[in-house]
Amino acid sequence: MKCGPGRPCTGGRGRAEEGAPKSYRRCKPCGGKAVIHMPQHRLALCRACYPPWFEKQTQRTIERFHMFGKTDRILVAVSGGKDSLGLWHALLQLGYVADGLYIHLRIQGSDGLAYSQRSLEFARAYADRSGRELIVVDLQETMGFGIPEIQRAVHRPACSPCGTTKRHYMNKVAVERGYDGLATGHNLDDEAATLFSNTLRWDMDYLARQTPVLPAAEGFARKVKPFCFFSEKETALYAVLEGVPYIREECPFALGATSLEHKDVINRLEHESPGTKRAFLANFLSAKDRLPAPAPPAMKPCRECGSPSPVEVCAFCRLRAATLARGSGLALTQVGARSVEGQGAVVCQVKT
Ligand code: Q46
Ligand code: ZN
Repeated sequence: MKCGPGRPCTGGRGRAEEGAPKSYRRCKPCGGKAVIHMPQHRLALCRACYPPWFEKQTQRTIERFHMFGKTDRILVAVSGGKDSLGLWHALLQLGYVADGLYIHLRIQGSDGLAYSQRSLEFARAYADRSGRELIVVDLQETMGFGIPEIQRAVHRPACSPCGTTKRHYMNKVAVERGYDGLATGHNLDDEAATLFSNTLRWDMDYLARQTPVLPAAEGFARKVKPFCFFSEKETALYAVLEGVPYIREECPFALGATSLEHKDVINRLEHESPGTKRAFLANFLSAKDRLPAPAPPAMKPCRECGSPSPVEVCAFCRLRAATLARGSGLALTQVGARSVEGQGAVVCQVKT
């Protein structure tokens, strides 16, 4: 629509679409009523056109970063949330061979009821629907305690020991069961917040390891993040439109996490200038490609569990020992916050 008498100037077609009420937007491919408008892509899509577009973008990311192929067996770390269950679903829709892994953290919800148990039920429901295997690692059964006990023992925000514990079991299961890749549901908001946090601290070690693909190494599974360019809103809409039920409540330990503050800052920038978030991550990744890859730290098998570790006893085993010591009244061991596979020290980075 051109501006003219009685028609306010909108400054061009694009601006008119952005400013118009949602009901005025039309799906670009078919002209139907759009359910999402993505100004960073200059694209609006209806409920029928969105899922195929989303899956095509997922496939593009998989190919662009050479994540895995159709004959590979992929293990998807699932938490019961929109990102991980949406990822599992998208991979199956695309024809990949993918099973799920749920780590039962034994976290209680803010209502005092079993948050982790409720999350597990969503993961189980999807496994039943898809007919794929769901591997469950229950911390209570394997270690004798869950994340709340570990957190009380080490006196640190829960996300730090939780991250170490999840990384340990995700890697262990993927390696022991011979999967070709371990996929996590990290989305653009997670990745941008991590990058922001690592950049604020100029943490070169973590920056060097922030990538959509971490190649396999001795004792380490290949790790991939096929959703790293989708926003939270985009992954949630995909799950909803595809009829994949997911847990809506947040982990109670996520409240007040620094990552949420960082996400808020980045979302304000995104609101002012659509595309900022994606450009922040994409430009970082291409700049990193031009730098020489850092030498990986020297690893040896952990004395306790045999997992690769840069020190004699790995971070996970130190956590476990500290929790056991607390339970038996012994002095606590100092537990390091960093892990060689971590991507940030402060926030919920080990999304499942
Ligand atoms: S589960 Fe664990 Fe997250 Fe909960 S305690 Fe933190 S790291 S917020 S993805
Ligand atoms: Zn160990």
